[in-house]
Amino acid sequence: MKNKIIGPKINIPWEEKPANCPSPIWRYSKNPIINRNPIKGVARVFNSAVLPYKDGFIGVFRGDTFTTIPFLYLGRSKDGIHFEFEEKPIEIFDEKGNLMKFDYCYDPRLIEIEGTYFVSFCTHMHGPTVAVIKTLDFKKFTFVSIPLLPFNRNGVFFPKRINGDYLLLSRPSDNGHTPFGDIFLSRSKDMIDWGRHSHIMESGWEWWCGLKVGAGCNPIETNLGWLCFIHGTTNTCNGYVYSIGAIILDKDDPSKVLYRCSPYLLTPEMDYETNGFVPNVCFPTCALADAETGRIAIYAGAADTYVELLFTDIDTVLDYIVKNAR
Ligand code: BMA
Repeated sequence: MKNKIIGPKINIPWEEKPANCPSPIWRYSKNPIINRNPIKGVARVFNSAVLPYKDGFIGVFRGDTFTTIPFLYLGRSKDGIHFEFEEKPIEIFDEKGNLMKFDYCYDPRLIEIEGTYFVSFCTHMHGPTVAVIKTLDFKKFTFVSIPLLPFNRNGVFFPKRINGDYLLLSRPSDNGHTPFGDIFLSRSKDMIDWGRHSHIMESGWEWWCGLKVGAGCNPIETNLGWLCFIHGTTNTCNGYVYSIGAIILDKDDPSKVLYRCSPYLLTPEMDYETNGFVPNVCFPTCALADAETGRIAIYAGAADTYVELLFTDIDTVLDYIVKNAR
């Protein structure tokens, strides 16, 4: 391994790269890992996030119910591949212990920072925006804040504070199927008051991300900087197509983009990516990186219908990004 993941050794799912795979990311041979109707009353689970927890894995999942309204569900797994779900959506309490009501909750990201697990997701406050909840034990979830004004989506936390700040990437939007999207960075000392926003990159440096770019997975700290898997969207006569791309941000000042990978890393090609509730969507939302082996497992939503598992390793992906940077 010539490159380095800066982080702990963790247990992650893994499969070797198949021969003749043309891309720097490869698909798990038994994808999708979560199929239709996985929970009673939930038609589709996708765009979700997983972490190693105790002797297995835990995840917060987007479940689109039979009303089509999405809520968050908890899932547990021994291997990070086969999940068992709780049937009731996650309940969220305010600081006084009152149960809160959310119109909808979707696209959760999950991170552990200094022993607390934070979940960011999109919910309704006069339109879609990002909300944050926290838990210590995955039994009780407490509301933390609504960091950003509507309309906004895809709030993605860095896994540690930098210069004392919690950092959140986001993609300001409209209140519909937004035909634009850039990535911004916001800062907070306490997870409650957010500000000092920076615009870090715009869409359109290539056609595959001509319409929008948005943060995808939790950034991974590497010897070159913060490796971020993002989504990029292009418009076609048949609707939007979501591919997976990558950027590397400066280690100490992540508002600086050091490398933007010119080609996408993965685009919808398999049936479970090209057919479903929303065809042609690969939407990365979580990356698990093992510092010891350099292996990376990526969880992505596929066609707004399934969860797929993807793999890469630190040398393959960093070499590809640097070689193809623009
Ligand atoms: C985005 C988000 C995602 C969704 C994607 C494709 O804007 O709303 O939840 O997966 O569109 O439909």
